[in-house]
Amino acid sequence: MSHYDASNIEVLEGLEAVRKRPGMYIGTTSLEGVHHLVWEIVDNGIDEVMAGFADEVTVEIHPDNIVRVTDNGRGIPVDIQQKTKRPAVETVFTVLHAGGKFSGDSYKVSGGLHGVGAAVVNALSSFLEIRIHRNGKIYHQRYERGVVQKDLEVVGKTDHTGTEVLFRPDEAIFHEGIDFDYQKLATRIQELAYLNKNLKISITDFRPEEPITKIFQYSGGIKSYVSYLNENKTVLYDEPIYLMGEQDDIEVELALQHTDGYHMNLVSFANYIHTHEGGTHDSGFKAGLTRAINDYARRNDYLKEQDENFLGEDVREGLTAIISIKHPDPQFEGQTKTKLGNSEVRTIVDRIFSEHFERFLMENPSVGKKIIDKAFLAAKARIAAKRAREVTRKKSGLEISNLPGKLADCSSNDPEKNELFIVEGDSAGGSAKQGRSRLFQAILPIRGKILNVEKASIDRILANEEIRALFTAMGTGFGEEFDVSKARYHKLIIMTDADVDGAHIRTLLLTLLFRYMKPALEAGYVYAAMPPLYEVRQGKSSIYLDSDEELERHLASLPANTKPAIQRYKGLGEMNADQLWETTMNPQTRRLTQISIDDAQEADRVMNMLMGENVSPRRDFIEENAHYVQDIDL
Ligand code: TTJ
Repeated sequence: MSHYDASNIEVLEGLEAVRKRPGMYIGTTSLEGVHHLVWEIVDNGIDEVMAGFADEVTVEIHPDNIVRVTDNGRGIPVDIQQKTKRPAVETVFTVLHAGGKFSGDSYKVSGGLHGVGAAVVNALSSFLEIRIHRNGKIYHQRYERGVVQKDLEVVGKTDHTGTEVLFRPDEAIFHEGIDFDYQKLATRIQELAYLNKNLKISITDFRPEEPITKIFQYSGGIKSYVSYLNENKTVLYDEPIYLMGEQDDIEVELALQHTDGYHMNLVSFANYIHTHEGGTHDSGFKAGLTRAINDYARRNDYLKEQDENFLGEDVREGLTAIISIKHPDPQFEGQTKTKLGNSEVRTIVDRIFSEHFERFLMENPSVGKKIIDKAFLAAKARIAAKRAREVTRKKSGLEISNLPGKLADCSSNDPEKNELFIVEGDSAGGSAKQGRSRLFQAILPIRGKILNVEKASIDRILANEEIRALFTAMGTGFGEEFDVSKARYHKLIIMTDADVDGAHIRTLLLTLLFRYMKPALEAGYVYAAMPPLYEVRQGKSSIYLDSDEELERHLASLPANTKPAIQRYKGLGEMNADQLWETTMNPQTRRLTQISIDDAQEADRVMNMLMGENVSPRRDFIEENAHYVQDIDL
């Protein structure tokens, strides 16, 4: 390359800056950051769909964790730019912050959270290749660690247009490795499909012998999303209510449906970003809902003059709702930058929602009656529960002074450093207690199946010994008194076996956390430990492997005459204290996955399905997961 001019030097300096401080650009160099790279690329393809020039995006994971993303849009322009004298597409992939320039007027999918652009992904990839289908030609370029390997060249002819990006995250950057989590990618891709009714998006994992593919396309958009979340619940009326509106360039879309359950499930998005911490769109919706239902109940004489208004919690009981707003300049606030802060959004959502909803109730009085009946039930239960609480308030027994006997606490008093391991089974609990670092690691063994909180009343939940032990150990209190800032550990690590029972217990625990410890999930305090499946020992050194494939690969790589000792761990209980420390607990060598609120939400959905009255989705699920669900104990 003969282009050692000023702009070239700037490009190289830019790449160097990204590789030097990757965290500044993608937030983290953990596994989270590895997945982040995919979203950076996928978001660009979706932007082309949103702009109306494409309708399909594909995502593929290939062996060796190479990712391929395509769209069928116009193809990134390849013409030589005046200023740089380089093809436009090369600039997109090599100059920082070039990302926004080619997105036209559509909302960036990535909004305020990331959107740092393709050049950052390129800089953090061991290699990246593009193929642009445009002008009847296929253009190709390859980069390594962001550095151009060859000028853009035509490599063939084509009869369509589109963009293809192939890349592999650089192991030298990502300290937890680069193993993509198929489920994590699929969950977000499905979410994106629900949020974009024009989008067809697929994900294929080519790493297993039998590739796995899922294609998502929901012409019903967020209305289909509500139906999906309510799939295994009893709904109070058949169709989710759907509405949309726009004011001052802010688009609002809402879908909702009541169930006979006791929880509210409000999922909100701003510019396709899941706003876990809520914000002004949530509060506008809640205010509008409470007011609209009270007005309707008064006007139709459901509430008499002497009756008190319904409270917000009454009209939200059993409600599943999704809000998706699009804002030209979203402000993200809060601890995890997932709280929408734009104050004008509150009144806009409130107004758009209540206008549509009031008209809907007028036109559908039978649905109105069902919603009011549910609110009456909720209000009655609320008043009864309050009375009951006043009686028991004196002693809930969850004070830290009553730390559970089974807890092996740590000696440090620094919640930020402290870790609580929830361990399944007494023998694993014993090894964990011996193997741990007593300074900052606490162990709470739990026995057998934990209570399924979906089907249990609050007093049964509070009477459950395992659950009490967990909340007492955490020190956060429970229910209305829950206070995440009191958490005694900032890592809550679920450590279960890698088998069916382990998965079941983890699901039950996640359901519990999703319902009753949500702020801890939101704060990023919840993790799953990842014990290995195999140990291969040769002399004094051991290597730990996670799958049959890895074992095969490793054994194949050994010299022919070696005879390593292979141990397959059936459960945590089989490891001695040293092994457990080395493989699963030692911060230097272990791997943890952070559990996101989406993971927990999915666990909750699965739980509802497995426990629900509806047999056919349960059968489907068990068949789909038959490779690991051999015998599930419902
Ligand atoms: C920009 O305006 C002129 C026509 O092409 C527009 C464009 O850049 N479209 C575009 C970008 N389509 N697809 C992309 C894209 C797709 C992926 C998968 C990744 C990246 C970085 C960009």
